[in-house]
Amino acid sequence: MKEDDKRLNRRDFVKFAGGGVAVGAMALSGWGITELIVDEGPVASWHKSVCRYCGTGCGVMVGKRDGDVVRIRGDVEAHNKGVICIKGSKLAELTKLPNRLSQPKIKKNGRFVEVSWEEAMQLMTGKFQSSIEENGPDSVAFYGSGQLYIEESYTANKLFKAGFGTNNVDGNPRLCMASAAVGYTQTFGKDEPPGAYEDIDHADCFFLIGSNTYECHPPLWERIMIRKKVHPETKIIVVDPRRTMTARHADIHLPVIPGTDMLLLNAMAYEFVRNGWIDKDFIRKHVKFVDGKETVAYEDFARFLEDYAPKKVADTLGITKRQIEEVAYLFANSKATMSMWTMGINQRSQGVFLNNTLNNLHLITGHICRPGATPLSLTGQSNACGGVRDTGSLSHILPNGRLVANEKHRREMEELWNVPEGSIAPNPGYDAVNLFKAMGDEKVKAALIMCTNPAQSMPNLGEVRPAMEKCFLVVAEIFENSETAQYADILLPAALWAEKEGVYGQSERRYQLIEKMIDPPGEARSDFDILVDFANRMGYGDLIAYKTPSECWEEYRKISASSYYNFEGMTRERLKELRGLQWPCPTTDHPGTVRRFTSEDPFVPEGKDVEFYGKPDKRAVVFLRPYIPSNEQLSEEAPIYLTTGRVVEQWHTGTMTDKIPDLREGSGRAHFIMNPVDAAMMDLEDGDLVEVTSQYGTITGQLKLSENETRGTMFASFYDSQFLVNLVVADNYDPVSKEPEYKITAVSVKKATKLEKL
Ligand SMILES: Nc1nc2c(c(=O)[nH]1)N[C@H]1C(S)=C(S)[C@@H](COP(=O)(O)OP(=O)(O)OC[C@H]3O[C@@H](n4cnc5c(=O)[nH]c(N)nc54)[C@H](O)[C@@H]3O)O[C@H]1N2
Ligand SMILES: Nc1nc2c(c(=O)[nH]1)N[C@H]1C(S)=C(S)[C@@H](COP(=O)(O)OP(=O)(O)OC[C@H]3O[C@@H](n4cnc5c(=O)[nH]c(N)nc54)[C@H](O)[C@@H]3O)O[C@H]1N2
Ligand code: SF4
Ligand SMILES: [Mo]
Repeated sequence: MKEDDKRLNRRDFVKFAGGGVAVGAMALSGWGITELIVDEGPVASWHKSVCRYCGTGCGVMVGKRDGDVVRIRGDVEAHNKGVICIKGSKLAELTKLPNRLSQPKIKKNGRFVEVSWEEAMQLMTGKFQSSIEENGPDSVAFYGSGQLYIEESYTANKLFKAGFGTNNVDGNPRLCMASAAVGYTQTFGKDEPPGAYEDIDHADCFFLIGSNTYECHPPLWERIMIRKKVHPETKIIVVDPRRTMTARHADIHLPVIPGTDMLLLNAMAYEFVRNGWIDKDFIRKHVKFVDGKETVAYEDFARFLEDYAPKKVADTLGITKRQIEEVAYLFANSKATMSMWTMGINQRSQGVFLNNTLNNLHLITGHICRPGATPLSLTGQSNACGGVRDTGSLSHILPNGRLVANEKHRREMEELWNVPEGSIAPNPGYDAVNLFKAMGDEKVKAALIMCTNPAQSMPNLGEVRPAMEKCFLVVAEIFENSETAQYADILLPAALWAEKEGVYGQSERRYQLIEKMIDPPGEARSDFDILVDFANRMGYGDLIAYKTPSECWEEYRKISASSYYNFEGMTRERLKELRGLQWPCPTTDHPGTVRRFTSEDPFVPEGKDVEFYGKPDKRAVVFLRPYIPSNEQLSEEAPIYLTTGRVVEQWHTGTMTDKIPDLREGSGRAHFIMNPVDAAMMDLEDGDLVEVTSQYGTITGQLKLSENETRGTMFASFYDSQFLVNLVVADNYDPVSKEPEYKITAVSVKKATKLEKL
């Protein structure tokens, strides 16, 4: 049996064995990624919540009994219509995992000792104060997460930027969504997508590029499958170097060589132009062409595309001219085409250009601002959109679409936050990769890390981990044994998901409230409470005057009213009652906006069907973006591309999922997967221990073989702390979004004799 087939069988087993639940609806997509749990079991009461993990943002119902979370099921009232994936279905087990951190700890002589909150917070405050006094505000930093609640990221951002006066606020969305955020901002003038999941129910062509939707956004994949089932003429196109489960279910799979997609997207545009598959009326009314600096004519765009004729680029892409032409035809000539993409596009040194170019394809064909026709970047983490992009909690942005580098935007925020002019520094802070470099250079001397595990998730760990040792680190964690916790000087015990309250905002601008349902263990506190306490101790009690997430929401909701993100109409009461609301949502009677920039959007003037109001001239931009090859090129020494990503059962660094037996068994230990022909040419066999080396580092792991890996590319996932693949992964990044290119590292592979100690 092939490796992947074995995995699927195990998953089926997991599904049926899991917690004795009955499966109410068989999934269309084969292995039952989705479960409608109908067995009420021992549940005493059901409560509305949101899954903790991914950007799909599934509504879940939490079953409680005797003060414990005992069951989880999908909420049929929510956008996911009751469908959840295997990780979501195990949330009850998450709340019962051992090794929870329940008391603050301080590292003394290399060992952690338990201390009181008072002692931990005093030490933390002292370190931050002395660092700021001696070395200025840019010597401290916050490194946060797209899994913190909106109120938490908002508070950290406000405290550091408006209080301390440093823009050193960044987080893991930099590793994930930064390219999409910059892409939207450049194209439409504002971040966040025009369309929504509902468009899946109207599209008749899906263009999925660099997204393993089947494993990473299963309920959305299920929704695509339902669309296809009801309308069998619907076409699914998947562009991915690997024959993923998503690719295997597609009508057309283009296994492009990693790093070459820009050639494909421009070649598709070439075909649109050559064949006249463009929407001239839409272009005339709503679009302009820009070559990176200047506005240019449509003819310049057409001329630019000539270098990308399918016959010129097919070989470099590793596919045929005919395949490109076919995909271009289907994309342009459908009734409604919907593109979805994730890390295969964002985690690329051309991530922003790729995002621009994907938006281009929709703008020139008019496949936008209509039901089913839209570009929709799928979000990684549960709250990367609401919590980090929308609150402006990255080092170059400010709340609700404002930029640090823009003086007017800084002034607006200073007024809204009621701080003196000049409080917000004009220079963007460090982005993730450079933040850890700055720790290594001892420029950043004290940092607070919350809800993320960079000692495992950052690229080029061989450089990042020693750098972390040089910085005074305060780490707020739920577990005492995460890789990052080991580097902490102070460990703060954090409350998890259902142990605290806050708002999550997922991919489609939908904000949903999570209410507190159970108490955290021991003395653990919510990240929100930790931040408010820290602000007070640092002397910013006036700035962070609110005391509860709900009061914080009141402030932020009102602040949003002065922006195009306006969600003033989303009161806490409405969020409690409803299954989330999509912004813009300016008034308490507003139903929320499914499709932005269309007549249903409150910012589009009456009588207009479409307006790209994010741009001063109301025109979205089609960019002329050239292909620039990755720094990582294959050579005799490094003949294979290592690409990294996810498997359905595991969440990121595995701290939460790898401890749950069904999930751990489902995925197995992390390993390398390679095509059998590549392996044979290197004299390697299934099950061999191999040493994989890049110019960044070496790791040893087990090799498994699968026909589903394309020749020349091998895959590994990063959930296993005993298999730190990021020691090998390159830290090249996009020059504008600064998002690292996790997807492309040139490596050599040879048989290893023994497992290297990590
Ligand atoms: N099960 C699970 N689901 C998750 C997560 C998780 O940890 N586990 N995490 C969430 C988060 S934060 C994120 S960011 C998303 C990520 O969701 P995805 O981006 O869908 O997942 P990845 O596995 O990172 O990468 C997607 C695909 O990109 C392909 N790829 C690699 N290089 C290239 C290239 O050059 N071109 C193209 N076109 N494709 C390429 C890979 O082969 C891979 O199949 O998933 C979210 N959902
Ligand atoms: N090789 C490779 N590496 C990658 C990627 C890739 O595709 N390939 N993808 C990148 C991407 S897109 C992402 S988003 C990152 C994700 O990388 P990380 O954010 O580092 O990974 P997580 O495992 O999600 O880390 C969350 C941490 O927070 C802890 N935690 C959970 N809940 C709470 C809470 O409520 N409060 C606090 N304080 N802590 C909590 C968890 O135990 C865990 O240690 O990984 C990146 N790294
Ligand atoms: S798809 Fe994402 S949000 Fe939905 S249940 Fe799975 S992990 Fe949770
Ligand atoms: Mo992500």
